[in-house]
Amino acid sequence: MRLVLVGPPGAGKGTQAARLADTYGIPAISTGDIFRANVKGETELGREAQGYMSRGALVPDEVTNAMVRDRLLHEDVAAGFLLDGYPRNPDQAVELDGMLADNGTALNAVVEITADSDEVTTRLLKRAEIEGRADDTEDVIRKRLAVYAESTAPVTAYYEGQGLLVRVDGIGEVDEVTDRLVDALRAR
Ligand code: B4P
Repeated sequence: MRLVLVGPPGAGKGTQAARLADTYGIPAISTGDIFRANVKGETELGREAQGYMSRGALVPDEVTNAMVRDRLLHEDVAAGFLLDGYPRNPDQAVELDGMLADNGTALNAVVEITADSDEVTTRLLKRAEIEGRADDTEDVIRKRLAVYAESTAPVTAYYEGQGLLVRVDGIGEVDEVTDRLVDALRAR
């Protein structure tokens, strides 16, 4: 099972990625989590990514693509993987196709979790109270939503053209959304 999860910030990608990874016994690979771990560890990659993340911009493609290319060479992805938050623009999607072709594989499905701007803003502001993430402030959330609409939304059209896209409603209880995702993937 080789999957990609896309959706606006706050749609529930990270939340659902952990559950799907469990269900299918594959690793969930979140570019956001890898960047945050590097920021916390004060690595060179972390220092490079930090400024972009804290203002809600995408980290430059050459940095992100190299990081994912390296991650997809690890042994644990042999039986499959779930990419959460990558690709985030059409150039990254083309790059991913190339990486997979080099490894002699391809994606099985791309799942888009949908949720409207009001709902995701409410969720992220709530998370800010709990986790205090630097990019969960109202201004930065607005910027992240704008980046999503401009750069990431076209990624879904790219995969729709390849016949890989599955759309799932992300509004509702977390368990309910997980059930919808598993049903939608089973139906494919
Ligand atoms: P991410 O870490 O991917 O952050 P995100 O889009 O906000 O999603 P996240 O997974 O954290 O939140 P979720 O929707 O699960 O990216 C952060 C930054 O990293 C980017 O802005 C960018 O700078 C950089 N980056 C990452 N990938 C990149 C790439 N490919 N290229 C360039 N830059 C990249 O959950 C949000 C909240 O909603 C949680 O609190 C959760 O508890 C809650 N929630 C989830 N499901 C819910 C439900 N059904 N009901 C109610 N609440 C729910």
